[in-house]
Amino acid sequence: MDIKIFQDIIDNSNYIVFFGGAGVSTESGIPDFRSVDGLYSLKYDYPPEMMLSRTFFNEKTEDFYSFYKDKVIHLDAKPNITHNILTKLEKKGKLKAVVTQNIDGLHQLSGSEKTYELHGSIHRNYCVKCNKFYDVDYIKNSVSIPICQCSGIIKPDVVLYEEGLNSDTVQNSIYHISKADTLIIGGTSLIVYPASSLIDYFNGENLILINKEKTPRDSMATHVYHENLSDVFSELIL
Ligand code: CNA
Repeated sequence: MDIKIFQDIIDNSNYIVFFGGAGVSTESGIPDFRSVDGLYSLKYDYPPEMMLSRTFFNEKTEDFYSFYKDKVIHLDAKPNITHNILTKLEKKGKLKAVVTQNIDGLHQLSGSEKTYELHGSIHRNYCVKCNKFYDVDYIKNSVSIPICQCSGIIKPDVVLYEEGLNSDTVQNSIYHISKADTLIIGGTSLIVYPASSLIDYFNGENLILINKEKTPRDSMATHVYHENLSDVFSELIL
């Protein structure tokens, strides 16, 4: 692995944006979707895409929550070196935004302040009837379906299949990606639409792609590392 290319690009960049996915958090112990040990390899009665859809939430709420609490919420997970190096780059003023498809809140837990969560967060939950806020502990500790004081069902502020992305989050992400001189893409298969299409707004000089497996967008990168994110980020000298 030739880390010098990455190091030089980081040293000479002033507007870095990181665009990431579930692979950023696998080294914190949270399975992704598409790796061999990812959620898509589990044997459930329904495929995960279906269980994480709005229709499933509406029609089989109890099954939705049983899967969601067991497999999606990981409250013991801690930020790993990738989250922490990105936070360090932000504090140095080089990194201007993290655009993430993750819903685990680990970038914020690591101290990153400019994180745009395209798919929402497990940490925010709202009653569908009165909109009252509930934290993730309330969801995790609820027996079966979490219910509000007003008797409404509580829904995670997570973008389920069939739901649209928050337009402010998309606009902010596009703003930063289109201004970036360097875009680092990491830990994402880049096949979940429309989130992955946001990288097309990048107009800068250097696109570094770090992913264990090949992605359909490898050819657009200035440099590709088919490595673990931690192996690449741990080599950086900041
Ligand atoms: P994905 O489709 O599962 O792809 C993950 C990619 O990361 C794969 O190509 C892996 O090869 C790669 N990868 C895994 N671990 C590493 C590593 N340590 N270093 C480098 N590469 C690695 O996930 P995407 O994010 O592309 O798909 C978007 C979905 C996944 C979004 O809707 C997320 O909400 C959803 N998701 C999020 C989480 C989370 O919040 N941590 C976990 C699981 C799924």
